[in-house]
Amino acid sequence: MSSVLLQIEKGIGVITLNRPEKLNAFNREMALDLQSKLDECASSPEVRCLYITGEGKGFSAGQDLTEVTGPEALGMEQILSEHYNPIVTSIRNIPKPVVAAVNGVAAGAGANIALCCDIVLASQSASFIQAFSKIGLIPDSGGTYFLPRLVGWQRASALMMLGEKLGAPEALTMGMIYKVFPDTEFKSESFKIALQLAAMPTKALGLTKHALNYSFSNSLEGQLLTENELQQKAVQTDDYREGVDAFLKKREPKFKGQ
Ligand code: T3D
Repeated sequence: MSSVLLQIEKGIGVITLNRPEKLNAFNREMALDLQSKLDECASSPEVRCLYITGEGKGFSAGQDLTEVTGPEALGMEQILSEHYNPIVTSIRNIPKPVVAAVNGVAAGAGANIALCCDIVLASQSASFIQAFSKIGLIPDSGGTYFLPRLVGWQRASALMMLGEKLGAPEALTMGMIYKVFPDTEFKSESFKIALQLAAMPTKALGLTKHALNYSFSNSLEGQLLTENELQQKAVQTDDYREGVDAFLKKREPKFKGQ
């Protein structure tokens, strides 16, 4: 059985991290597998939204710590430059919405991969841990970039230094994630959001994501120019024409992602 599963259904690329006996901790195989599944979703015209979740009771416990010791151990440089950095870069660059459906504990790189997604949803019993400080590491996988932007400097700093487990409801209150659903309804409710995204104007969502990628590093002038440039692309899509036509005719739009 593959360590990452991909199923394409109803316009959604459902990616399932699949090492449940290890709380979906990342070994090299799983990290490379996730990259190839992300690439497949990026290039498939059938996929208009990605939905990443974990098999079993966890989302991901981060780096598989059994792989970092012993004579065969992978070096940190290799782990970051070949595993996590390409995953985070890919999630940010795929011009389609990526939903993290955090079904259980998300720790270390597992937490930060979730937090780099466009919309983070969690089940009531899910939790987030910046586990790095507990083993003498600094947060990686984009954690020092995304977390302060999501929750502010002070909270990010405390979460990273103390390495405390944060329950999904508290993560929601902090603005770290978008929504929390009861455990029993989590799969269906989180999937509904993915379905909604998959039926939307995909190109415009991809361009929105592109604009957001620059929003914290650009000046106002720079960002206005970026918006102008990207809006010129949005306006040329079939979905834009469909959206306006549907509005004027008072009917529901049928977006095709083109
Ligand atoms: O060199 C590098 O490390 C570079 C990479 C950096 C990126 C990182 O992600 S660093 C951070 C790595 N992750 C962690 O430090 C988290 C370690 N795990 C935990 O702290 C806890 O397992 C959790 C808080 C995530 C969950 O706790 P709990 O009580 O729900 O579950 P558990 O019993 O601890 O774990 C269940 C099993 O999964 C257990 O195996 P067993 O005893 O049943 O055979 C446990 O050993 C295994 N497991 C959990 N996390 C990992 C893991 N095995 C390998 N690596 C893990 N990260």
